[in-house]
Amino acid sequence: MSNEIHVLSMGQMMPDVDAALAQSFVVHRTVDRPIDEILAEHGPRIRAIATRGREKTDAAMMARLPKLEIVANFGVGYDSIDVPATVARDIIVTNTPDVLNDEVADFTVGLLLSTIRELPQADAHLRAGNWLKSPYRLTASLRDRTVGMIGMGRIGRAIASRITAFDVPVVYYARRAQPDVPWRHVPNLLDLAREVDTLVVIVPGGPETRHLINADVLKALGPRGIVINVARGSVVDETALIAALKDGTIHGAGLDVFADEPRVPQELITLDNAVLVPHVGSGTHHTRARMGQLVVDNLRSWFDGNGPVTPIPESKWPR
Ligand code: 8YV
Repeated sequence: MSNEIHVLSMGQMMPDVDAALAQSFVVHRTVDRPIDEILAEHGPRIRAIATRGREKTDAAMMARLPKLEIVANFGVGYDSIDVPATVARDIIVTNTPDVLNDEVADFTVGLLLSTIRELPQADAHLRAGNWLKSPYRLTASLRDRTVGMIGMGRIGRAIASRITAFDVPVVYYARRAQPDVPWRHVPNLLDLAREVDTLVVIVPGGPETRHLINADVLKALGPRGIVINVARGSVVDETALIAALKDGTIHGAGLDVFADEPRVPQELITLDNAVLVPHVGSGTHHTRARMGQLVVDNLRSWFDGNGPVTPIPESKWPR
């Protein structure tokens, strides 16, 4: 393989990924140098992007890369990439599906139980010395709940299987019914919200799902309602969620994702009925290593002439 293939690396990649990319490519990292400078000097030579997925890969930026062939995203969600712009130019986009399904599903169950049983709040109670004064308050329970999955893709299925193993009924909302899953499809989101008391949000981000969970859905969910969001911050109307948590429209929320990461509204931070974690769903050594390897494998395979390993459906491969 030529060592003269120029790659733009966007965002803080893991050191192992950086090292592996540097073995095969000439890598220009936005953590070393402002992106504008890189594009001005190397834009015409850059043939690939490896992105952490936190900064936007938009049409204007890609227009400065006339030789761009492939964008390899670290993460399964690729809402930071302007996909129509890549399709228009036959640029392949790859993501990291499947290698994180079980990790994110395990994590989601943990976040669900932490939220319902208030584990961080109970931990804080003990550490503050308050146990000496009073036992921790009784909490809500998973025992009397019905979970409504918002989304039934690969990660959604892994989450639903785990919740089913807890003997908790699961139904789901998705645009289309999935014929091969054992859970009941509810085609209308408001109907689902009325039927259940717990929502687990695991749909792709982007314009189609923006603010899917809005004030009406939260109202329909009701005062026992718990919202768990492990998808994208954009899927939930954060302002409506804060209002609903404040005024008791719903009971609580567990959030791994936020509208404007890494900034989290102070109003949310001060709420005692929300469990907040900094987008760590897939964040283990085990799983991030697999995701990183898939980024490297996609780029190597492409430039070896063997096509992408995990192209997104929109990229239509083989052509
Ligand atoms: C990653 C994720 O933390 O895969 C995704 O879509 O949200 C997470 O697994 C994220 O992509 C890393 O930037």
